[in-house]
Formats: sequence, structure tokens, C-alpha cells
Amino acid sequence: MASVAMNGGISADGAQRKLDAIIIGAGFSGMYQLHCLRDRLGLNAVVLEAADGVGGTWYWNRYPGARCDSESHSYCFQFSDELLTEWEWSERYPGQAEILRYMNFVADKLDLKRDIRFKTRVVGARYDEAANRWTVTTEGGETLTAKYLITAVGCLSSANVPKIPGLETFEGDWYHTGLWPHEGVDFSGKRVGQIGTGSTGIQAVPVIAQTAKTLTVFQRTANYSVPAHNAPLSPERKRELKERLAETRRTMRSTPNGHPFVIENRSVFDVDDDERLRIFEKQWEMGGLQFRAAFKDILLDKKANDEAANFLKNKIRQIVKDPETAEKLANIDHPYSTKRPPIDSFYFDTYNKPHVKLVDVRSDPIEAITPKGIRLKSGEEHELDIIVFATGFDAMTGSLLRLNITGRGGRTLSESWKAGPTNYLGLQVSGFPNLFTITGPGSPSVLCNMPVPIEQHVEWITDCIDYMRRHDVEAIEATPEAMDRWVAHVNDAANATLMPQAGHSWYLGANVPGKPRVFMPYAGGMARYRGICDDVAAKGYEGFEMTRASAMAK
Ligand code: N01
Repeated sequence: MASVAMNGGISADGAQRKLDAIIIGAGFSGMYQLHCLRDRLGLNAVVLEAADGVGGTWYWNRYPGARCDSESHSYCFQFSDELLTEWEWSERYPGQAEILRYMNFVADKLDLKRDIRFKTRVVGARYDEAANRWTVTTEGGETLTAKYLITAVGCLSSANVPKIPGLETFEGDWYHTGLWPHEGVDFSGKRVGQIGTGSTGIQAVPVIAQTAKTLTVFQRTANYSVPAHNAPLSPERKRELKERLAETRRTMRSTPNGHPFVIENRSVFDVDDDERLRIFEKQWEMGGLQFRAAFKDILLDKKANDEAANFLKNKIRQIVKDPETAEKLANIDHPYSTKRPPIDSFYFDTYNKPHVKLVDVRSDPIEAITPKGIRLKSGEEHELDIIVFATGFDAMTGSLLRLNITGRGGRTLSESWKAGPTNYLGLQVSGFPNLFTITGPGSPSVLCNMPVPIEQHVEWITDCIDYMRRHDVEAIEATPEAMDRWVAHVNDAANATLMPQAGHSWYLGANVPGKPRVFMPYAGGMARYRGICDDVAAKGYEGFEMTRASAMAK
């Protein structure tokens, strides 16, 4: 053990200790990666985190209604029975504040915070070929160096505020859901406008409507949603979940999306119309993301998808009383679940409130933000006191590119990814030795219940570094050929589904003007992906070039 107290890579006397690994980000990924490298492998590792606390996405996303769409018993670390048994969730779906408490519980339990440097934003990382080390620069101008650089920056952490002319002239207040003020926002007596109806916007609308004087929702793309049916967990349910920990873990590891439910082994047209309706009704009553698990072909066959889509559109028409508003909400242009499917708590019902209004900005786009509010192309102006941007993220690549990473030969990651992200297994990019990207593009990540791919990635990276140390390997780097094969496989996996048909989804990068259109996550399923990664490791890290110490010295 070190004799001087360490804090985030700096010893008490201010000197920097020689680091083996720098991890960027203290969300689920960074916390577990630190635990694995430090406590399992005995490495000197530090986490650099921009925020002043752990939590990652749950630290920043404090918007009204922020809640996880994965069920609480599955939205947590599975690697430790102790953590699983000691922690108790209160609701079916965990709210933001409870998740943050959970993450602090884990960080304290594993004594992680002493090796996390908070309020330390990384602004650059450069690979030094001669030294085989990464030099990381922080916003405060410090530099730290380490052999391994591991990004744990999340897939949805680079907020996307659309460049609408006139925002700077707005006399009211505006907020992005992903950068929400910690002290909260008081909507009472205010005329609120919300742009965006993705998973976030759909969660925020019912809560903002509770206190706002008026709420105007600006909808560009209508969206499906299934009720979450969130509720406190009863003592019986809590007991049952504790008794079934091992079974839940097994299910989560065997399903394509890491959720604790299985996809039924039947097709939509295996059953007649009445039976299908009965099944959809049952799923609707059950609520949550498992709606899509009622049949195995909803994401594969357009006709099958139409059945689910029409059922959900009819639900909107039944819930929303004003037919014109109902039609705007049900006028959905993409197959169900080809964009991330939201779940909600009284989203559509909220439009029955007299002070809540829906504006279709597909037919009449937002032209400008004025000092008084939002003006549409037709000239119609909406006067507002507060604008909420629920406009999503520069997903999957945004948070990596803003780290300004430079690899071998001075080549930057943004140059390498000019035409879209390319890598091997979502984990490594050729030209960037010893850089690992947890849940990078090309990995299943966002198509899953996130803790599952995160744990798998972290464990794979840990095993890989352990292997390197035991085999005298100094550097690992994906080969260009392995990358090309993987990118082709990622494309094939996406094209085998209906997902690329949602042309404006953030899966394709289409929500950010100028971003290359590439289907980013791996749609082949988590269980299959895990098998591929295991196989690569079992074959001595096939597709990676390993440089031994003896070769380095030459
Ligand atoms: O972002 P989004 P999000 N003018 O990109 C609209 C995860 N999440 O923050 O579809 C007008 O999905 C945009 O319209 P369009 C989850 O993975 C998880 O809601 O581009 N509108 C869309 O309606 C989710 O998928 C949980 O036409 C504009 C909305 O803004 C991901 O986060 C909870 C616009 C953006 O939707 C992102 O969801 C919540 C413009 N200029 C979220 N620009 C969990 O449960 C954008 N829009 C863990």
C-alpha cells in the first residue's frame, strides 16, 4: 500500500504518482473500471470527472420527471452480490435522485472517491509514441500521463442545443434537460415552451404541466409511448426480487437487450387478430419497454411492426380527447421502436389539460427565437417565459470527439472519424494504442439496459490489460482489417432490422446537422456481442496487434 495519502492521482505532498491508467468519467463505467483496475489488478488508476460528484448522466440529467426506463432491479451493478443485497430500490423505475444515491452508495462502499478527481474536465489527450504513454490535459491546464487511457464518457452526454437564430435575444430563461440546474427550476405562474418529444421530453411534459401556467410543446416528430406504470415496490415484490437475484442476472445476460425479460418466441402473424389484440392489451397493461418483447419479429418485419404501431396509435386516439391534437400526436412517421421507444407517466393524458398545447413544427417549423418567445415560419409567435430544450445529444461520438484525442503520428480521432465512427468491437480504434472506449459506437450500448454492456466492456478491458501484463505486452491496437470487418458487421446487423428506416434518429447521427449518417450502435444483440468478444479474447485477442516490451525497446 502507498504510504502517503492519495487523492485522485495526486499524493498529499502534491506530487503526481506514476499512473498506469487514466479513466475519463465517473458514471457507471468509470466507477466500475476504477474498481476493476485498482482493486482487482492492483494498478495505479485515476478517474478524471468534470462534475463535482459521481453519477455521469444521472449527475447532469436532473430535469423534471427524469427517471430510468429500465426497471430498478436491473438498473444496477450485477457483479457484486453484496451490493445487490444491501441496496433496496423504492420504485419500479428508479428516479434520478435515487439513482444518484445508489451511485454514491456504490462509490462509498468500494471506496472509489479517493481516486476520482472531481471538477476536472479533460480537454485533450495525446499519445506519445516514444514513451508509449498517453498525456491527458485538463481544463485547468494540468497534465497527467498514463499507459492506458479509458474513456467512460457515456453515449448521451454531449448536449445538443439546436442553433436556432435569436436564442441569445430571448428575455426569459432557457435550459437544456441534460444540463439541468441543481437547484431546480420553478415553473409556477410561467408560460413554458418545450422543444422536443423524445424519451426525455415525454418524461418532462407531465411534470412541467403540474406547475406551469401554460405549457406549449413544440413537436417535430411524433413519437410512440407505452405507459411505464411506475409505482412503489411493495414489500412482497422487494422480497421476490431479492430471492430471484441469480435468475434475474442470468436472464439479463442471455437477452439481446440486457433487460430482465425475454422476447417471446412467436411472430406477430402466428396468432389471429383477436389473440394479437389481447396480447398487445396485456403488454400495455404491464407497461414498460417489454411491450416490444411480445413478439420476436416487431423489429424485423415491417408488416408485423405495423400491427404494433397501429395498436399504439389507436391508444393515443383513445386517450387524447381533442381529435386534432390526437391526430398530430398519432401522425408518427417511423416504425415502432426504430427510434428509442419512450415509456411515460401520463404523457398523452397531459394534453387533455386546458393549459397544455401541442404545436406541430414539422408542418410549420420554428424560424427564430425572439426576445418574447418562439416564432414559426408562418409568423405565428408564442410568448414564453421559459424555454426547455429536450433536444437530445450529439450521441455516441460527441462526448468522445470533444476530448480532442490525438493518436499515433499526430492523427486526431476526429480526422479518423470524419466519415463516421470506425473501430473494432466498439472498443478500440486503429492508430490509438492502449485507448479503450467503453460503450463506444459499434457496441450494443444504447440498444441495451446500459449497466449490462458497461459491465461486460469493463470486464473485457480489465481481462485484456491483465493479459497484456502477464504476457509482457506493452501496447495493443486494433488492426485496420479487423476494424473494416467490424464496421461491415455493424452495418449488416443494423440492416437486418427496421431500425435504419427511422431516418431522423440519433442512432444515425441525423439529429445533429452535418454529422455523418452512420448507424452507430451494434444491433446484433448483447448476448451475441458478448460471445464475439469472448471468442476474440480466447483466440489471443484476434484482430488486435500486440507489441511486446522487447519489440518496443528496439
Ligand atoms: O433526445 P432525442 P432525448 N426543432 O434525440 C427534437 C436516453 N434517455 O433527450 O425527432 C425541433 O431522442 C427531436 O425531434 P426529431 C434514451 O436513450 C434515457 O429525448 O429530431 N425539435 C426530438 O423530438 C433517449 O433516446 C432515459 O425530429 C427538435 C427531441 O428533440 C436518449 O436519452 C430517459 C430540434 C430529441 O429527442 C435521448 O433522448 C430519457 C429542433 N431544432 C432519455 N432538435 C432512460 O430511461 C431536436 N428536436 C435511461
